Amino acid sequence: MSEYIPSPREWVADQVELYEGSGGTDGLTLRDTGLPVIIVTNRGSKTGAIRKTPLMRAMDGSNYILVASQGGAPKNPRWYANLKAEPNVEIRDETQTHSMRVREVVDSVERKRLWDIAVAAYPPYQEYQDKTDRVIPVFIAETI
Ligand code: F42
Repeated sequence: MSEYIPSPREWVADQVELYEGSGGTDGLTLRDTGLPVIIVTNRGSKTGAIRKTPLMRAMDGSNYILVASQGGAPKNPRWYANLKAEPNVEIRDETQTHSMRVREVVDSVERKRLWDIAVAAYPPYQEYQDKTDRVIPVFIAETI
């Protein structure tokens, strides 16, 4: 069993603790937006440690769309490299957990379709894309 390393960002680590500690009944939304959040559990690509990353919930059927926006920061979040290296993840959506495999969506037509769903679920993603030069990566998580 690998070590779990909490996020160094306190508000993120606190949300994970509340969400997971309550079995998915508390801490389910992003701050005061009221919009739903999922928790992605994955492995660090260098440390092999367990990482837990809250992301907005955007769904395509029963698949989850993961958007590596990091608030429109110039660089991809670290979890981007982690998911590229180890695509098998667990996704907690409230009280349910799912073993899933992620892939980065590189086909432009597929990416556009999923991007539009993600922006409908969480409109600030578009503002984040508009303020950064990088193309924000989009993953799709599919049931194994
Ligand atoms: N971030 C998003 O990008 N998209 C979202 O939709 C989103 C929603 C969201 C909702 C609620 C919430 O609480 C947070 C939310 N966030 C969202 C923020 C998200 O959870 C992450 O905190 C953010 O994207 C930054 O991700 P990060 O992986 O860069 O996290 C940093 C702060 C971090 O935790 N770094 C660690 C560290 O110690 O610096 C982890 C480092 C790491 O993963 N190391 C790897 C390892 O091997 O362990 C190596 C990585 C490598 O480079 O190979």
